Amino acid sequence: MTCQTNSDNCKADARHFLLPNAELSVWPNWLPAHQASALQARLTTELSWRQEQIRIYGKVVKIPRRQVWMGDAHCSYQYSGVRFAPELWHPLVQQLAAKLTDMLGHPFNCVLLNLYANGTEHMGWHADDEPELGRTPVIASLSLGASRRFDLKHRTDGHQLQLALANGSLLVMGGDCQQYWQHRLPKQSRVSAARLNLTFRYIVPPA
Ligand SMILES: O=C(O)CCC(=O)C(=O)O
Repeated sequence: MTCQTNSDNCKADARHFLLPNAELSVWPNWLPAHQASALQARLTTELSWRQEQIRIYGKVVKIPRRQVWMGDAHCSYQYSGVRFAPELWHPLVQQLAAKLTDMLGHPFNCVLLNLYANGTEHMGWHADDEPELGRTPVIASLSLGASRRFDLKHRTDGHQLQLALANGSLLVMGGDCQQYWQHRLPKQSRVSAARLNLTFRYIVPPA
């Protein structure tokens, strides 16, 4: 993904990865650290975080993080068998969605926010390949707070990639990434600080 504007965020250094079946870019300093930390503090206290339960092999378990699903009214979303209706936009999050839409020349109308209290909280291997996102979704993932490892693996050809997603970094996954690759946020028990992640997405509005 390349920048479509001349904004300060676009001028921040970007790394574009040459990978089979994926477009992947990282802006390590998309937000300055002080701005990212201030945003993390506000969203942590101002949103109604929920720890959802899912059923795995017939057992109901709490997912190891807190979440908020937010966006335009039509953006209901199914994740691990659970359907979420969107929360109303928080103005700061809506501003970020508009900024990303402008920067990437691609619309974003919903976002999954994940709050990991520390390194024991995590997310397992998956792809953001729900049908409502379309065949080639663009996922813009903003990280706030503790730096965490982020792993990607190709579904068939053995390629693997590890990234460090630090405070204020932006990762953009596009092209066929969600069809051919899976990603996860592994446990890192030594990380004691919290991390907040926002994955912006687009769901086509009903006709
Ligand atoms: O916290 C992260 O960076 C991963 C989030 C994620 O994979 C997702 O929301 O689908």
